[in-house]
Amino acid sequence: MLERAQPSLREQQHPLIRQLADRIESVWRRYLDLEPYNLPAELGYVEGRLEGEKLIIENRCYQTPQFRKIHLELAKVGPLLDILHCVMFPKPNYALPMFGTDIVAGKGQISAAIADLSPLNPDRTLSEKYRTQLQTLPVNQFSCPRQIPEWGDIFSEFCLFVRPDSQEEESRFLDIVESYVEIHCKLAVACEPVSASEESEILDAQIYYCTQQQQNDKTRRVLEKAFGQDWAEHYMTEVLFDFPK
Ligand code: BLA
Repeated sequence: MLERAQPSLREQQHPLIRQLADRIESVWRRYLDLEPYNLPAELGYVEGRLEGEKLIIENRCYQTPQFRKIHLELAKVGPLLDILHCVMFPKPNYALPMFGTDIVAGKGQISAAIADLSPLNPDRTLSEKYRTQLQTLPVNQFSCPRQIPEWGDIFSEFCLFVRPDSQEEESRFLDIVESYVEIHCKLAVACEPVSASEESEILDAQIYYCTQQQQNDKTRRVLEKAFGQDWAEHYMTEVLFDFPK
């Protein structure tokens, strides 16, 4: 078990981001056997400049018996933009979906709040165990649903993508995402490894997932403007969405 981390960037971030970061980590601590995961050198904490504002990125990264990498990233661009990014990458020998969430807050207002458990099996559907539990959650009770971009064919029917327009909707989003993580952790720790042939299919699906996520030009633009094109490419392909080795 890891020690509770030091206070950090999250104290200065939009309350929804702070609360989601706290809740996700507390579910992880409750259910998972977290070990540290070392990111490529020098990328735990980084600072750049975007349009004169300082961009600060803070990463926390773990691994467990079922997950090769569990990544929680908080980013802040001056007083303008707060970002939470989180992905749980299963080891390819476990038939588990990919959990991912992203919150983008500009000038105190959330513009995008997205979360999904994305299937990685060949027919790209979640197993019955996941579906029965996810079906009970109120994912349709948001007044401003947003359109999934073209590269988002990786997401499941349970993908939640909204602009929350009230405190109530923000706290509904928080509860749903916490449930996604909790359902996922409980099913993951009970999961048995698969055969070698199934593993190779899962590996292909993970590579496809990462390839699609790397097409997100909105993420890339923020990183390019602060750190330059090469750095952004390296960060997107080696830190945010690296392929399993
Ligand atoms: C959107 N991501 C965005 C946006 C920005 C970022 C600025 C646009 C917000 C908006 O349209 O209102 C920026 N996100 C970042 C940055 C990082 C980040 C800089 O994570 C990291 C440093 N993105 C993910 C994951 C998912 C995801 C895990 O990282 C989903 C599981 C989704 N982000 C996602 C989607 C959009 C988005 C679908 C909307 C893209 C669009 O509308 O074109």
